[in-house]
Amino acid sequence: MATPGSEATWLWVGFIGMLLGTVYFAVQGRGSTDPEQQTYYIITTIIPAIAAAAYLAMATGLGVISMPIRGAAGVDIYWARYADWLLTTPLLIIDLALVAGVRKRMIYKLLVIDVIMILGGLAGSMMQQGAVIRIAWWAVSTAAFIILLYYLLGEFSRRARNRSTATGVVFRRLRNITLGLWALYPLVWILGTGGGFGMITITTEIMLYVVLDIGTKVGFGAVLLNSQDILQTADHPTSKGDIKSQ
Ligand code: RET
Repeated sequence: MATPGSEATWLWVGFIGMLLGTVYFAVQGRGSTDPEQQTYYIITTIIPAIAAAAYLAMATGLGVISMPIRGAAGVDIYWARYADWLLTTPLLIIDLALVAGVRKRMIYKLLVIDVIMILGGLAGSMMQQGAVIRIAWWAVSTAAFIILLYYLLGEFSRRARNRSTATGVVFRRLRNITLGLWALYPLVWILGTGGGFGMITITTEIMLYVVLDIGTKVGFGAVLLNSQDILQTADHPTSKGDIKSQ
């Protein structure tokens, strides 16, 4: 356990942002009676709730350890963020899979790839031997990430389009948020304490992760939950009018 320095302010911003996101989604989901819709609400509400717990742990020093890395006496490793990502990125993928209507086997495949991506980042951040080994882990993690994008752009998008035009549009919006924001994580990692170069300060690194985490969890969730009407109409065209023919 180590004590967070000036970056603590941003960790508290992260905590409050996630808490507000959780409350917002929970309140929004209260009126829902449709079981399919409830699944989206439950998954999407749990995501910022997990992150709020992780940010609280990081802000209070529980989720951070100080490790000697390459001569530097104590580099703070915020391991709790990997615990957060390990749980929340699979849930985000499940949200995308539900919209696209992909097969279970495909979901399992993506979840394995996703876990490799996050654990690769955790392993790299913990390595004490120096830059080469850290970058090697970064490369493993980034390779997993690229495979993940390949499936999101290919199979997932195709399935969503085949479901209905409206589903295709909603999926594309969610996918683009995911592609655009997720791609910034490996950059922040390699520039910050992860890569070991320290090209950005720890405060900047944490601030960037907070902004990205809020975008990928609360921003993504808001778009998804506000698209429920479109998705429901598209999936049950006979009951609410056929969106496909519009
Ligand atoms: C790491 C390590 C370096 C290489 C890559 C990474 C990717 C991380 C990603 C994280 C996404 C997190 C989200 C969190 C909030 O919901 C682990 C930084 C590729 C893509 C979406």
